[in-house]
Amino acid sequence: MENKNCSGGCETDSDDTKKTNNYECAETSKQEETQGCGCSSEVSPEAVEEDNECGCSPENPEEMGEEDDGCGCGCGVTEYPDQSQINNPAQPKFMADNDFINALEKYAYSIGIKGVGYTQITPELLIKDTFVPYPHAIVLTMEMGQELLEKCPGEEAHQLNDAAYARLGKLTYLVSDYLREHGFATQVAHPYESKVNFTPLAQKAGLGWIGKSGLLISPDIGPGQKISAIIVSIANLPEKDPNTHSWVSDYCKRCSNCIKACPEKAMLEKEGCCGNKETVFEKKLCIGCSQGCTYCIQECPFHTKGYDHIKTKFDKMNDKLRERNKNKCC
Ligand code: B12
Ligand code: SF4
Ligand code: SF4
Repeated sequence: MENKNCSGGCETDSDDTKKTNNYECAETSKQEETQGCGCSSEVSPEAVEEDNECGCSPENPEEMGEEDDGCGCGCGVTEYPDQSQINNPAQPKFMADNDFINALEKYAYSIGIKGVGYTQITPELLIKDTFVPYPHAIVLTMEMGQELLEKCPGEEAHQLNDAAYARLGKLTYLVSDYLREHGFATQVAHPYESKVNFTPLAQKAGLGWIGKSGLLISPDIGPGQKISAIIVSIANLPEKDPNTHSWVSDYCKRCSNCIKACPEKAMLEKEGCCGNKETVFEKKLCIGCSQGCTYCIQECPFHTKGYDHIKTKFDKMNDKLRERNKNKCC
């Protein structure tokens, strides 16, 4: 697989830009033709198409739970070696009060965790036929890191990507030990593991929404994050409404930066039924793990501009459209 040729210096276009992309790779340049600088284009009211959801694009169930055929980074294992320093309590507690939850979150944030969410693990969220001792999950997220998100695919990016997995794994075990120390039983779902389907689990926990790229997009980290979970004995976890971020799907319908940015054409947009566009993901073509590719993240407006900026623009755009349509009718 060829590596992209990084040179550097491509800046995003507005003053209120949240981040600057200090890279310019061959594929990015291709986009410049259509999107000005090519770093990240935002959608305009003109680009808005009719939303025609018919819900008729089921995934191939045969492919669900398919064995990982080796993506080159070691992810996808069902069990990862246990790094716990503290044993599970013999008689675990099942209820946690608010003070404990606040202290737990404070501890998690202090060691480098970015997001903490809570949800229940339902059978469709289990990747393989694995046993989980409790249905309650604490979901943790951590930033992938700017250095990785500025790298072109290759050995260096691969190493940085692996290091991010290892780091979140370590942090997850620290949080798990904290829970055990306080009388709760835990089982870690390491970020490398294919035990629980982290992306939909994190969405269910209210930590963000799954974008067209297939990745979780969160308010404070965008799509550039790693996810892990702790299966825990706490039965009264403070779950949040997962729908707060569902508008992201509407935004994605009008943007395809991630698809255009993919150097391997692993993501393709095809005509689906009823005139809908359907995104197809060819896992085997993806070099995300084998070469630490992150182009689908680097080019996402939620990464380049930030969630709040996109939300404000999106709301304004919808207001404008509503106004236009109102005027058309009268
Ligand atoms: C295996 C795996 C891969 C493999 C898949 C190989 C294979 N032969 O199966 C490949 C190499 C494709 C891969 C690539 C990447 N991965 Co990956 N991957 C996983 C892993 C370990 C398991 C996913 C899985 O098998 N789910 C279960 C099966 C049943 O689900 P699935 O239907 O196959 O669906 C998954 C994907 O295929 C994808 N998907 C499914 N349908 C579609 C449709 C479209 C259009 C797209 C774009 C994606 C997509 O989304 C699902 C994610 O769970 C998870 C960790 C976990 N435990 O969840 C990380 C995980 C999903 N990967 C992650 C990341 C970050 C990446 C990469 C960016 C690489 C990188 N640099 O780290 C790319 C992104 C590719 C993309 N656009 O989705 C993160 C996602 C974080 C987030 N923000 O959401 C996870 C959660 C790892 C983690 N612990 O943080 N990954
Ligand atoms: S889908 Fe895979 S190959 Fe394509 S941009 Fe994303 S990580 Fe890279
Ligand atoms: S690049 Fe655009 S379409 Fe892809 S996930 Fe981000 S916002 Fe959605």
